[in-house]
This record gives sequence, structure tokens and C-alpha cells, in this order.
Amino acid sequence: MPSFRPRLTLLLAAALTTLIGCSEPQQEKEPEATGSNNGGPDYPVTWRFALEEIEGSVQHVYANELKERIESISDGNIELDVFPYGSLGTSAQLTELTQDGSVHLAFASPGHLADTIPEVGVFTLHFVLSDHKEVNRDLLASDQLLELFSAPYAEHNMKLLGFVPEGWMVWTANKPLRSPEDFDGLKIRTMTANLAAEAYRAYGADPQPIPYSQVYSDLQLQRIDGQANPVFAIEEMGFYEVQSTMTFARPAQFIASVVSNRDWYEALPDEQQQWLDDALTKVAQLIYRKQAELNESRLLKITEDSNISLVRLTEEERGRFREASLSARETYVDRAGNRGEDILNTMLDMIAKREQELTGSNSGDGN
Ligand code: 6CS
Repeated sequence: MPSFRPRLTLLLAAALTTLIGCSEPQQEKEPEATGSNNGGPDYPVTWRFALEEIEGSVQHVYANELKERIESISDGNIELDVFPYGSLGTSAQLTELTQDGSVHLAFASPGHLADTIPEVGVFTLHFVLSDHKEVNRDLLASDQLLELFSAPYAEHNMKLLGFVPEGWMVWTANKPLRSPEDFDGLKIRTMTANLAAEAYRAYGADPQPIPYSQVYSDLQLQRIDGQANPVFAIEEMGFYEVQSTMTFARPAQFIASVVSNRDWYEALPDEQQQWLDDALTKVAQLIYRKQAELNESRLLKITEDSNISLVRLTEEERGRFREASLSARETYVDRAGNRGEDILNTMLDMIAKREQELTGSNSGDGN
């Protein structure tokens, strides 16, 4: 559906002009919409939740599930207004809107957020996560992981509420990408944070940081050669229409974080905080399965709608990428400092231990 792309860009521009002004500096806003007054909460109250993805996406499924649960748990006292991508702004702008209290809840993907919080750049590194889906699922759901990141988010006036896995990153281009040499000079689109480019610089590519809404047209006009995203996104954003090949290398999962404005969260009356925490816990339990189903059904749709080639790398081919990817870890540690290094090492330890517990080895099932 190519006609949607220019519309998204125009909508973004219009919404941003209205919401945050063209060039004026951001004003810190008082967090509101807790519904509190001197006599207690004045219900119903509305919370605004901004997404980095369009309707039908993993983030949209997540938001709808959260909406259903929060409205039910609170007996209708909380109403959740969901803003899919295209209605408010780019990922970086959504983070600003969360920090200044214009939206209460938002998704913030590490590939965009790492310019603000370098520590989250760990999720843009390749071959850190396990090949075992259970290991990754447990890691991302663990309180220990949330704890590691809670201070870096808090320092930027955000409360980290959870990590959401959205599926393996798949490379698209007009050729198969079987070895690091295939990336030599390749203009691959990356998310906008500097650190997001490093993983591809390690393969010799020429990374091009570009906002999500611009990727389709840049591929179509051949201003870039390729991009990386989970299957569901490649389908719904139409990238498969303008690329010849999808390469499955399982270098990293697309991980998003769910955040709120920190002052707003801390000022919530106890019962509202409890409702939110309960609803988040419930959604976290089902989103892993939902994203896996969505990625599977969208791959079917892509293959039905197009003649795109699917290339799955062998373990030997993946091994060459793994080796080439390691230099990006040094750049990550340079930028994210001691705390970043500690996060990377703790994650690697947690993964190795869980792999041992599950299988007695470090080999994966590829899911
Ligand atoms: O590639 C991106 O920029 C986007 N990809 C996904 C799957 N979600 C949001 C993010 O901004």
C-alpha cells in the first residue's frame, strides 16, 4: 500500500507543528491527568500512550491489550488513549513528549533512544542474545534486567516499565547478505541513534540513520540499499515491495522499552499505580506469544503477495558475522562507560547461566 507512506510523513509534520511547535524549545510541563484533587481522584481520567508503530503492529497489539486490561482492572476509572505512529511524531520526538509530560506512556526503542541513554545501545549489538527463545524471554522479563536499566532511564525523567521483544531483525536488500563482505559499502538504513550504526559499521557497511517513516521512500528511490526490521514491520511498512531479498541471520531481536514520565508515575495515587502495574504484568505474559504469531502470519502474507527471496544463513555463515560483530562491543563500552560495560557483562552472564540450566549447553533452537 505505497499511498500510505507520504500520508504518514505529512501527518507527522502536521501533528508535530500542533503539539510541540516547529522550533521552540520544549517547556517542562507539570505532570497531569492523575485525576487527583484535594478530595481524592476525580474519575474517569485519561492516560495518553504513544506508539512508534502503526495500527496492526506489535506495539499496537500491546497497547490494545493494555487498554483492555487497565480499563477493566480500574472498572472504567482509567481510559487509555492510544496514539499509533503517524499521529504524534518520530521515535525521538515521542521520547521528548514523554519527558515533558505531554504523553504519559510511550514506547522507546533502543535504536533511537541510545543517543539519550547510551546504556540501552546494548540492544543494538549483534549476537548478544541467545538462540533459545526461552532464554531471551526470561531475560527480558526479569526484574534483574529492569533493575540494571532503571537508573539510566530515571536520570532522563523516564520510568522504565518493561522490555518488549518484537522478533528477530531480518535484513532486506536487493541481494543476499551471506557474509560481512556483502555489507562492504552497503548503504543500510539504521535507527537514528549513533550506536545503532556501529553494528553495521563493524561489517564494513555505510550505515544511514533515518526515521522509520522515511525508510520506504528511500528504498524506493534507491537512496539506500537495505534495512533491518522484524518480519511484521517489513510487511506492514511495505519494505518487501521495494526489496528483492530477505536474509535471516538472527543477529539481534528488536527490543522496545515501555516507559512513562517519571514524575507522573511517582505522583500517581497508589491505586492507579497498582492498576497500571497489574495491567503491565498481565500484558507482559502474553505479548511474547502474540509477537511470534504476528511475525509468522506476516511472513506468510509477504510470500503470498510477492516473489521476494528468503535466504536463511547457516550456522557457519552466522559464525562469521558473530566474529565480525565483536568490535562494536568496544565502541558500545566507550560510549556507555562503566555502567554500560557492567550491563553488557551481566546480560552475557545471565544468558550463559540460563542456557546452561535449560540445556546443559550453549547451543540454540533458532527460534
Ligand atoms: O525501524 C524502526 O525505526 C522501527 N521499527 C520497529 C519495528 N518499531 C519502531 C521503530 O521505530
